[in-house]
Amino acid sequence: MIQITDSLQESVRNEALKGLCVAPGQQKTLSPWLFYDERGSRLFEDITRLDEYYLTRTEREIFAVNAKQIVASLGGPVSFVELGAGTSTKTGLLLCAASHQQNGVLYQPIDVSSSALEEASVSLREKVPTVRIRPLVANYITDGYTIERDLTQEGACRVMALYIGSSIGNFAPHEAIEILSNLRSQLQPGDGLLLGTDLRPGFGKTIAQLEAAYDDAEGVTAEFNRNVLVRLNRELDANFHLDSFSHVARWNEAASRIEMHLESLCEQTVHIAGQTIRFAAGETIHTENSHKFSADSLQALFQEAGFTVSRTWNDPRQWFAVTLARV
Ligand code: AVI
Repeated sequence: MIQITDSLQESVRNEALKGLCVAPGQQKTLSPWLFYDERGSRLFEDITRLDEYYLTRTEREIFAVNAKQIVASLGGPVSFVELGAGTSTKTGLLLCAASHQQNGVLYQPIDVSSSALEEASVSLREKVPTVRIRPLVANYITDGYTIERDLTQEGACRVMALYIGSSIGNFAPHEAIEILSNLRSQLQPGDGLLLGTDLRPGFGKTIAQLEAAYDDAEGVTAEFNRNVLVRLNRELDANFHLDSFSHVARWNEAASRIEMHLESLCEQTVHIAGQTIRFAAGETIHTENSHKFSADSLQALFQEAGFTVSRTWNDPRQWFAVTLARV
């Protein structure tokens, strides 16, 4: 049974008005969690299968090769909680490995999209029959959440918190520290955090490849980006004209991130939740940052959030990192 938290609708309204009702000349923004309504979650799943978007298959390959070792690395039975779980496709590899090493597995996926959680529950029960799933529909940034512990295992059962898929990259450094610190406050000695992060250009990964990963030839990412406007039109009775906004993805070296924007193609006015928003031609709504990390920046992030790096697994090209940090 899926638990629904607090008013998602109210959060969408607050977030949209906060980001769009700004002084002339100031950067308009929309928070990336707004992408993930039912259609947005589906489009993101489509992105993960694109040739250009190497992140998902690279992380999956790391899990496929190392799942047994990752799951065993806390030294005993584990339960899992996952922030921003989506449809949990990669997590199945870890749950499956754990189910072979212990008696049943508790898995608590947390996500804003109830449809993604439902899909995940159905497919995971098929793949890992002994899994006990406790889905929680929540925005793990704005809503509180409580980590469930598995009291059914013989001996101490550690929590392995999963924050994978490079989701941490979608937050500003200070927000990333806060998310990890909040998570850490619920973990106990012996528990761990498994963090999946995309790495900076280098080791054969070029800026052009990075930009293509966020601006694919088929236009799926463009559709995903514009979907935030579709959502605001539907949920807040806004009147964004979709053809009047184009998708932009660009590398920002100073901030070590890919930025996504929606660029207004003309001077225009949009009505949303009783407010009027004016756009100049060429003005953008900044919709997403996707930070890319180095070993040093990762180390600093963990340290500031109160974790100690225990072990890192990479793909052979060293484009992506899966890091286990201990409390
Ligand atoms: C969910 N997140 C890690 C994705 C990323 O790569 O930043 C979202 C995304 N945006 C465009 N393509 C994928």
